[in-house]
Amino acid sequence: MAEYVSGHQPREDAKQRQRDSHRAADPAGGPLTTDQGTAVDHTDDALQAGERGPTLMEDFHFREKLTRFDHERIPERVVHARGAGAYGFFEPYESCAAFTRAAFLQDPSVRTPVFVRFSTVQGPRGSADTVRDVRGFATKFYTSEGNYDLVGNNMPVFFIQDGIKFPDFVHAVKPEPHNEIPTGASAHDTLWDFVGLQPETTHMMMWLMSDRAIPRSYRTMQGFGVHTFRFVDAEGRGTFVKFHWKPKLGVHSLVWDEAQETMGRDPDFNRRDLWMAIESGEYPEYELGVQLVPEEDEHSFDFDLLDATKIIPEEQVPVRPIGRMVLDTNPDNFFAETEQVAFHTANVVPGIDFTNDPLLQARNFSYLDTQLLRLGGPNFAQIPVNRPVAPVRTHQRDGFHQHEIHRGASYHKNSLSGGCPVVAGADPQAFQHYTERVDGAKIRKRSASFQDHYTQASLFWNSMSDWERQHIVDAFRFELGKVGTVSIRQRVVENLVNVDTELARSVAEGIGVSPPAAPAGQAPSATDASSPALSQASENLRGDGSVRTRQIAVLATEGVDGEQIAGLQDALGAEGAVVEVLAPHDGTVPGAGGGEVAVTRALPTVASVLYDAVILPDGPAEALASAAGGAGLRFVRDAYRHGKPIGALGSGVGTLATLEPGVRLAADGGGTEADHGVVTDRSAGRASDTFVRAFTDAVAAHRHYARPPMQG
Ligand code: HDD
Repeated sequence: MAEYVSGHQPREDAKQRQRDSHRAADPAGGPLTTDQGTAVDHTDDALQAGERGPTLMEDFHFREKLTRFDHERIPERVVHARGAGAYGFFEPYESCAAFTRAAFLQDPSVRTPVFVRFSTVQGPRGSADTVRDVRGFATKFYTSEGNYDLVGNNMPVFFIQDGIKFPDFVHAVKPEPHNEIPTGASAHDTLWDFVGLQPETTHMMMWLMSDRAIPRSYRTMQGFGVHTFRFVDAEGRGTFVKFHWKPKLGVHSLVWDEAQETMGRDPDFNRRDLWMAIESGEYPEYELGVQLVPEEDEHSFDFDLLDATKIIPEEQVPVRPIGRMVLDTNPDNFFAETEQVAFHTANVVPGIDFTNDPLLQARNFSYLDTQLLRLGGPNFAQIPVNRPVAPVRTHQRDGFHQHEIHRGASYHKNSLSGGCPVVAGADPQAFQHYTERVDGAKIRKRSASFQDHYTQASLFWNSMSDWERQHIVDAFRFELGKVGTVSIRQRVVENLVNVDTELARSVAEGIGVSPPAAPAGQAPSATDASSPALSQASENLRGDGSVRTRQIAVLATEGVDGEQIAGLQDALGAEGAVVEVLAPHDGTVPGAGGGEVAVTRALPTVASVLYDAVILPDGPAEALASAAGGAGLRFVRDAYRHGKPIGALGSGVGTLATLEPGVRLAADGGGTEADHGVVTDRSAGRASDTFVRAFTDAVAAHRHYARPPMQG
C-alpha cells in the first residue's frame, strides 16, 4: 500500500492544506455576511433615501460589494494566460539514487502531490483552446524537500537560444500592436518577420507547423522540460538530464480545419476535456522519462547540450521511464488555484540543478519577477496552491498580503531567538549548488556550437510520415498566406531551403512567391538522418492503444434500431469509450421495434468536430442523412474529411454510400468491411463482435489520413 508524504492522501493532499486553514466558511453554515463577518439582511436593493431616492453613502455593504467586484481581476500572465489545471500525484517506479538524490525520486511507495497547469502561449485568458500554438505543461511537485517546478512545453525545443530575446519573440508572436489582431494565432506579419530574421527559430517553427501544435487533448500530448538540466547524486556527482512526459493514451492531434471550427463550436474544448475526464474518473496519466548523459559526454554530440533549440534524438540516448503521474482531482475554484498558481524554473530541490543554458538562466530570473507583479507582491508562496508541504522557515517579513504571524528575530545571525532558524550548513538535506568550474571573458557572444540552426529542423522533417509532411506544408501555407508583406513570405521560404528544398518549393507555390533560388536536391546544411520516434505515426507515440474516453456519436432518427444502439453502447462502453446518441431533438426518438431510444444530445447543439468517431446505425437512411436540416449528413462528411473512424450498420451503410468516398463498403451479406477507418456491415440486428472489434481498432488508431478524398 502506498504511503504519502506528510501523511496526506493523494487526492486530498494539496487541497487539504487549503481546507485546513484557508477554506472559505461553509456557505450553508450561516447567513451571508460582509467581509467583516457581519450578517447581511438584504443584498438586492441598496440603501436609499426613499423608495425613489438617491443611494446613501452609509450603505457599507453596497460599497464593499461593488468595490470588491471592481477589484476582482489581476493581470493575466504575460504569456500562457489561457490555461487549465488539476491536482494529482507522482510516484517513481524505482529509486533513482544512482543519479539523483531528490527525495521524491527515491521510494516507489511514496506518492508526491502535484498540481499541473496546461496552457496556450499567445492568446489572452479568454481565448480559444484549439489555436495553433505551443502548449505549456507545468508541474509543481509538492515534495518533502520543498516545491519542485518542472515548467515545460509540449514541444521539446524552443524558439530562441538566449532569454534576452524572449521579449522580442513574445512581442512578435502576440497580436499586432495597432489593432490587437489576431487573437491566439501566430499567422500574422510580426511573428513571421521575427522568424525570418532569426534562423535559430527554424527547428521550433517546424514543430509549430506540425500537428503537435493542435493537440486533441491535454491528455494526449507529450511534455518536455526542454532544457538540459542536471541531476546530482548524494556524492555531488552530476549527470545531464532531459525530462519527457509521455501520455498513456498516446499522442493525438486535431486536423487544422477541425481545430478552427472547434474554436467556435467549443472554445473550451481542451479545458472541458480535462475537466470531464477527471470528473468521470478517467484520470489522465503520464509517464516521466529521462535522457541521461554522463558529464564526460558533454561534448560528444554534434550540437550543444546547452542549446534549447536542440533535442537529443531518442535513438541516440533512449528515454528511460522513471515514474508516473496521475491527475485525479479538479480544482474547486479556478481563480484561487489555476489562476494563482505560480511556477518558477528556479524552484528546485536537492538533487536537481541547472546548466548554463542561456535560456534557462534567463527564465530563472523572469518567473519570480513576473509573479511579483501578477500576484501583487512577494507573499504569493503563501497562497494555498503555492504553499510547500515542506515546512517554511525564513527571515522574509512583511510585504503586501502577509498571512503569517511571525514571531521572534527576523535576521541571521541572532541570539534572541536562540539563533533560529539555523542554516543547514553541510547537512545533506540542504540544497547545495553543484560545484562547477567557470571562467571566461565577459562577453556578449554565443558559442560557435550554437550556430547550426538547420540540421535538426531537417531531421524533424525527415522523420515525418507523408501525411505529417503534408500537414506541415499546409500549415506553412496557411500561416504565410495570412502574412501581408510579400518580402516576409519570401524570406521565410528562402530560409526553409536550408531544411528541405522540396518543403520550401511547396510552400512557395502555395503562397505565390518565387520558388527558392537553391538548386533541387538536398541543401548543404540539411541531413539525411531521421528520428522515427518523433513521428506521431510511430509506435513510440501510440500509447496503450485503448479507446478509453474517445467520444463516439451514434446518429439516430425515428425508426432507428434501438436495440442495436444499446448493444453498441454496451460493447464500446465496455472498452471505455463514451457513446452518445445524437438525434434531431432532445428527449427520445421512437425506435424500430416500438420502444423509445434515449437521446444524449440534440444534433443542432453539437458537431462532428466535438467527437472522435461516428456510427450510422440501421435505420431509415434518407432520414438519417437529412436529420436536423442536413446536420446528419454534414456530421458524417466532416468526420470523413477529418479522417475520423466511421461505422455504418444495416441501412446506415446506404447513407454512407451517398458520400461516394471511394472507400470499400461492405456488400450485402458480406460481413464486416474495414477500409481506411470506414467500418461497414449491412447486416441488421445486433452488431457482430467482428464489427465491434474492427470499429474499436479504427478508433484506437485515432485518424485515417490516407483516406481517399471525398467525392461530390
Ligand atoms: Fe516561460 C510562463 C514554459 C521560456 C518567461 N512559461 C510559462 C508557462 C510555461 C512556460 C508552461 C506557464 C506556467 C503556468 O502555467 O503558470 N517558457 C516555458 C518553456 C520555455 C519558456 C518550456 C523554454 C524552454 N519563459 C521562457 C523564457 C522566459 C519565460 C526564455 C523569459 C526570459 N514564462 C515566462 C514568464 C511566465 C512564463 C513571463 C509568464 C507567466 C509566468 O511566467 O508565471 O515569466
